[in-house]
Amino acid sequence: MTTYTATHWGIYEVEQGEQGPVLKGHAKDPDPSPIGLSMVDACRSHNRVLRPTVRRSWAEKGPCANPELRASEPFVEVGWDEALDLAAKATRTLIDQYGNEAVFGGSYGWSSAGRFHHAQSQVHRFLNCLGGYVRHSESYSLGAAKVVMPHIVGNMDKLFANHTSWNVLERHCKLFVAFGGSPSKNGQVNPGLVGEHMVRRGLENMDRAGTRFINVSPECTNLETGGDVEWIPIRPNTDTAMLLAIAYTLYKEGLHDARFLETHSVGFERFLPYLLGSTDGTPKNAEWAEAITGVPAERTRRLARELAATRSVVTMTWALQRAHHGEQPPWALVTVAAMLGQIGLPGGGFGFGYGTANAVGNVSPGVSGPSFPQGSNPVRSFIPCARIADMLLEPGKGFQYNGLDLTYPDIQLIYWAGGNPFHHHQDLNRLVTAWRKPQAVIVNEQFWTPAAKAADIVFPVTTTLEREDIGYSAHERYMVAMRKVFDPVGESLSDFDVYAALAKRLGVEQQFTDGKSEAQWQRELYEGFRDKYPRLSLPDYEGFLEAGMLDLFGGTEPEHVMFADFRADPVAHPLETKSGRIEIFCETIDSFGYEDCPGHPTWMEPAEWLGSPKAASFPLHMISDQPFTKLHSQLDHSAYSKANKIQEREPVLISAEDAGARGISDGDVVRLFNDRGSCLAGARVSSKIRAGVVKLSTGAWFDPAAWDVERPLEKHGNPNALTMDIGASSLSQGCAAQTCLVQMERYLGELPALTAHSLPTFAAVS
Ligand SMILES: Nc1nc2c(c(=O)[nH]1)N[C@H]1C(S)=C(S)[C@@H](COP(=O)(O)OP(=O)(O)OC[C@H]3O[C@@H](n4cnc5c(=O)[nH]c(N)nc54)[C@H](O)[C@@H]3O)O[C@H]1N2
Ligand SMILES: Nc1nc2c(c(=O)[nH]1)N[C@H]1C(S)=C(S)[C@@H](COP(=O)(O)OP(=O)(O)OC[C@H]3O[C@@H](n4cnc5c(=O)[nH]c(N)nc54)[C@H](O)[C@@H]3O)O[C@H]1N2
Ligand SMILES: [Mo]
Repeated sequence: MTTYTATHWGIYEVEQGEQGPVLKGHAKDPDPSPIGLSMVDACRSHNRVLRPTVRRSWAEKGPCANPELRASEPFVEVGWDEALDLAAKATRTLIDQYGNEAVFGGSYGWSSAGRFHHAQSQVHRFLNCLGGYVRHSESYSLGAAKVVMPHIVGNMDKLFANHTSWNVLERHCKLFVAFGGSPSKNGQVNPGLVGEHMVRRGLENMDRAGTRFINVSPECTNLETGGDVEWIPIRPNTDTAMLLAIAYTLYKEGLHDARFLETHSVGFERFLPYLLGSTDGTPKNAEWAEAITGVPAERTRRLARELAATRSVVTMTWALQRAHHGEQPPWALVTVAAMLGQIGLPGGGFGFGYGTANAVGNVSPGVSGPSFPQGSNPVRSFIPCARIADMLLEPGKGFQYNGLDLTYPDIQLIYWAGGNPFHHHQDLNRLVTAWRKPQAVIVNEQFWTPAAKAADIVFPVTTTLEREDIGYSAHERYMVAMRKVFDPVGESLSDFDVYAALAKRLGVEQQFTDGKSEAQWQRELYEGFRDKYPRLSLPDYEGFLEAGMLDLFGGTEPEHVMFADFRADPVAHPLETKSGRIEIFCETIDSFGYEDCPGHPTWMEPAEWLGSPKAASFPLHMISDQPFTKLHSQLDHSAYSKANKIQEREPVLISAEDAGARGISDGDVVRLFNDRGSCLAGARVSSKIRAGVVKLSTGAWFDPAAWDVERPLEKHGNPNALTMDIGASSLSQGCAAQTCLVQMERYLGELPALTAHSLPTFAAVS
């Protein structure tokens, strides 16, 4: 009998070898991800949190002592009872004194695969049993798009699940124009699990079938088809200008589908005056765009003609909306696709996220999987997730969001489980200051991550490999019985056990556990799912455990065309927008009156870009994309991730031209800096990146030279030491990580020792 485990980067078969357990990609996966292969070692590495740990001031003086010393004093390892008592006391005291509006439980992050042990569901249920918490909306992934897309084309989660499948693209798409590529390195993952890795295979099959590929991107490592790809190097954050120029050309040359616009969209006539320049005196033609994008006008014009001449898909990665004015690129994309009139045709229309995750282009079984019930949250306050530092620093301040006037709550207790804010947030030096404002920070972690090092109490929790669970993703065909691979490391417990113990101390144990053990919960979750979908003819729980992996499509090969129904009959199958159609001009957004997000796609200069005055001091635009050797910061300490580093630092991609001008050679340690911070990285000189752009992927654990000085040197290559902490706009307040200028120099000082993966300092209580 084969046993399995499921991770965000794939399903793995588990073999018990002579040297211990070994993971390998499961038999039906054509392109398993190497990320998981070093997981067994990584999960047993030296930097696990082994015992409950408390910051020294708490151990010596009691809960809530000296928040200003957070992350800059030693820890004390204590027994479970002592740590749980301290955490329960802090929680009770702070809720009694300040109410549940003072508890931040948003706890953003990817945590691990598995429906029962899903870390956020667990912490949310626990906090709901205590009267609720301040939550967050959207994600770092899709801050701008999750807010703008429902207004203009429909719910982003549904869009995500409904993309035209790779097998249809292969047969019908003649031209695939990708803004930001379609990176198979990102297709390695999916929230929940990956069944069969499709992105590389999908692109290669299209290439073999004769699809032509064009990549509009500041770098070209992100579209690997096995064949020819034309690369149009564009300045970062300027794609909206290029798309507007494509729209302009289509209109001026009569290449747009006026009929489709009339039947399937609203507001084109209100967008047109802006496009043609009658409202602002600037026609958005290809010459205008060239001065912004750096793409020759002639190439942009020809691209418009090429798109109109054949069955084409114009697609975009999500990175483009993780930027200042991030609402505009996807809005401009949908507008161009509506003008081309191919939406709903097989192999035509738009894509938003091919390559972003395995889900996009993979047919979804259309069932909602088992989930651990979170209960209900009576607290109304929330923040768009990337506004965490603003909230902590400016309680009581008003801000705008999607037509609402909101106020930041005054947070006194943070409980974080399953995310790494000192990975995911922008301008981490600012977050360090913000993090010292609340009175208590409790973290459940597996490893000594920077977020654990910046906590008051760290509860050690198990990894996927140490527990049983149900593996499922809304976008995948397989459901997996995840089996325990080895015993819990150190004194770690599951998140569930930690909350059950805390709940007992706080008088809500029965509400939290519902009187059930982990095993009982898992059986119930599975049985509930099986009973909800009799059409799937699923086995009983024992049968599921025995099978190990279930195929929800029963071996058939599904295919899908996005918006085919809407195209065929927009009245019978309207979109979920207010008008039921594509909103090129959106009355709702217009009615909010936001200067930084008007009623139709608009080019607005980002706060930092290669055309801004700031580029005189900081002449390089830094892209911080997703790492190919890990998932965000997860497994940064694995052998596979470390093998990709240069002198232990994260690699930064730089053009030969920019490296040469700075005396930088491949393999040198470099310092990147701007007025927000500085970090070290290892130079990788490449012909695959446009001059003026550098790429430092995320994921290197934040490793400041000191936590208690202002804006210290970050030693490891975490781009968020440099990024800007602003919202995309008043509409979404989304993460704007890709808007960032830097300078770079060869690092000539003595190389500081890396401490990212080291243990914190431990002390005995005096
Ligand atoms: N500059 C820049 N910054 C970015 C981005 C970017 O493009 N550029 N991208 C953003 C995006 S899209 C995202 S999604 C975020 C990702 O940010 P996160 O999702 O916060 O990053 P992860 O590294 O996945 O953090 C997950 C953490 O949960 C812990 N964990 C895993 N399983 C469990 C569990 O079962 N229980 C508990 N208690 N803990 C667990 C892991 O050890 C890890 O520390 O980063 C964002 N940040
Ligand atoms: N291996 C791996 N895969 C992952 C993740 C991971 O951490 N590791 N994270 C997952 C998560 S949470 C998410 S949200 C997705 C994110 O998926 P995306 O947001 O699509 O991913 P990125 O890698 O940030 O960026 C994709 C490409 O956009 C390009 N790009 C950046 N800025 C611009 C621009 O201004 N214009 C143009 N034209 N191109 C630009 C970059 O060169 C990059 O190759 O990835 C998922 N997949
Ligand atoms: Mo993400």
